[in-house]
Amino acid sequence: MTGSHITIDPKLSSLRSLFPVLERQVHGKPLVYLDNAATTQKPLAVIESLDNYYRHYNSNIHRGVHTLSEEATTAYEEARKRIARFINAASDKQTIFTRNATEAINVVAHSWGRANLGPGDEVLITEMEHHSNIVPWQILQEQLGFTLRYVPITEGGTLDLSELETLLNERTKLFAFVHVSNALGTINPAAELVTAAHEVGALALIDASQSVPHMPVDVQALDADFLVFSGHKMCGPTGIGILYGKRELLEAMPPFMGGGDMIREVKMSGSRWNTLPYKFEAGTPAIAEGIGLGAAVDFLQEVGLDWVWQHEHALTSYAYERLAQVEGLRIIGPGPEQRGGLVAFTLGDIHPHDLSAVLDGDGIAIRAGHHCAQPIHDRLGIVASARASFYLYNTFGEVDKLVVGLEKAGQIFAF
Ligand code: C6P
Repeated sequence: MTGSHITIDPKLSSLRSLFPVLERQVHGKPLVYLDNAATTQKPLAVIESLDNYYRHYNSNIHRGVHTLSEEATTAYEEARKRIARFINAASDKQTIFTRNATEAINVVAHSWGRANLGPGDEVLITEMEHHSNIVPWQILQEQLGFTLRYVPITEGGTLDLSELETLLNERTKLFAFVHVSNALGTINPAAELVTAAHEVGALALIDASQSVPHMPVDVQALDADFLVFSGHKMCGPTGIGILYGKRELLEAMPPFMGGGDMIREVKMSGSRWNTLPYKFEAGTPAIAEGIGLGAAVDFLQEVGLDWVWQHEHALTSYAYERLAQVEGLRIIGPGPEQRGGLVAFTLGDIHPHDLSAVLDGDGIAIRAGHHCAQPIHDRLGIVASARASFYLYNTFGEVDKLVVGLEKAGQIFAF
């Protein structure tokens, strides 16, 4: 099967026309953007929502009693409500705006973690975490003296759950795991892992950075205690992300950062905190970006997350099959049935940076390196990998171009 045998879905071609950057050329070739796990492109609806805010009602929020401030406050809070509905949060008070997924995990670590973890306690993560779900716990571990444990992975790049019953025990206070791995593509059985955590009385934090943009995610169905994601990986602007938390947990947690907006009252003798979600949103927030993330969510809902998921699954299966035929190419991670919309690989002994540079010459953007997931690369005995990651606007023809580019790289470096 090659791209030329596949009819282009009319929905796909009209969707592509909504992303201005997809019209550009790189080194004289049409851009083939396959670095969507790093960040996605933005549709006109999002670009225009930012432009509209700055042109027509730029103002600080929750402060002014003038028209512009009221308009900005309404737009920001309406966006929050739509984002809460998008993940099926019971209330918009439970969706806290952060800068990104990384900051959201750090809020949990430094607020909930400091209040609840100490010597004798355990935090369980996995070998396939992004650094943002490893390093905050390592920093805290040094200060608080709890034990950090890792669920290992199998040779096939899935979680090895055979020891889970031992790893999760009465000392475990939190199980924090990635829903879809950015390095392996593996989709983890999130609901099952949350249930296992709850059975030993631990909380569960889901890093949904690579799932919320690509598939329907329902925080209540998952029974997640905390769930985090970034706006820029789902057609939204950079500088905005979400921390979802169960209400009783968020209510009980102390603030992470102090400053304006997160307080109810400040006296020289002390302060009282604002209600949720503002208790965790100190200082002037990323207003345009919050509104822009609301526009991104509207856009994704219009496209339909089920369609996005099916389209990416078809693309990934096709890419898996075609890439496997490239001489010397080794795909990392599980087969297409257990994988989200990305494929990471090595090609002979060509350094992934060299591969990426050759592909860039043909206008093809992939990511090369350790993808902020060094432990997984150590575990697999490689220093780096190349990664093609897909989104709703990618085509089968683009996968074909990737394969041609890789074959060309193979010839250039003649390993
Ligand atoms: N992964 C990638 O190219 P931030 O940087 O906070 O928006 O997202 C962090 C993050 C957390 N978890 C997972 C699973 C992720 O994939 C990422 C970001 C990008 O794979 C940039 S390193």
